[in-house]
Amino acid sequence: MEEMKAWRHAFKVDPGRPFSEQWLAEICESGTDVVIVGGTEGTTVDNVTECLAAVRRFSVPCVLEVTELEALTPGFDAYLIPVVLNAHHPAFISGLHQQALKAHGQFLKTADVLGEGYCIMNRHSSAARRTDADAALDMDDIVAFSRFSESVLRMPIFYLEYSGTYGDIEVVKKVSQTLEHARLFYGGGIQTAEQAVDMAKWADTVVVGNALYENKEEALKTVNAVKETKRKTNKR
Ligand code: 1GP
Repeated sequence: MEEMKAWRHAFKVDPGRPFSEQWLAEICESGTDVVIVGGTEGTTVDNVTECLAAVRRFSVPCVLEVTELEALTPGFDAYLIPVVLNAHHPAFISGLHQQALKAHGQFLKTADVLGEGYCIMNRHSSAARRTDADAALDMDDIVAFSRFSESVLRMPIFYLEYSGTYGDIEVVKKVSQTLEHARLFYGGGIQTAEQAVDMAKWADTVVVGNALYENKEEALKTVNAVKETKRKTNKR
């Protein structure tokens, strides 16, 4: 999945939330590099399949972030597998992944699979509650997680997940300067093009989710804003 290295901007569509065809068309035709289908609550095989079929009417790549074993559906361009590094609930570190391989090993063998070292930063998010994440992390904790993800687990992606809240630019900058090979994904609280640009200076890929539902016009503006922003680190 070499294409992943060229993703600067991603929209994350929650299969658990209703959508209209017109809304989805604007997202798919926005120029974003990829549509990620993924959500924490209410993800089912039916709504994942519905999302996939709807996005497939457009040429934009579509990947599934696997958060529910039952919703693992063939047909996506790639599968993002989050390993929640700061989860206290062990199933989100390795349990569900082992069960996924047990149940769908043959299919995943031939699919494009990308591991995400996931660090959940917003303790009030549903992802934090579900995984029982320890989000009380200082800068050194976060940097150590990024190094563990990249150097020990060899994850191709390190994901700073601020879901629902805008993150700390100093953290994003420091992690960006720490990672040597892994791509840095930033997601959380982006509502405006300006916020997206600030994160795009340090993150390789900027993910916009909630704004699509709350302020779609502003969300759409983040696409060009991110793609026109040069990263300040270029070693990856
Ligand atoms: C969520 O990182 C994404 O998984 C995006 O976050 O929904 O807050 O934009 P928001």
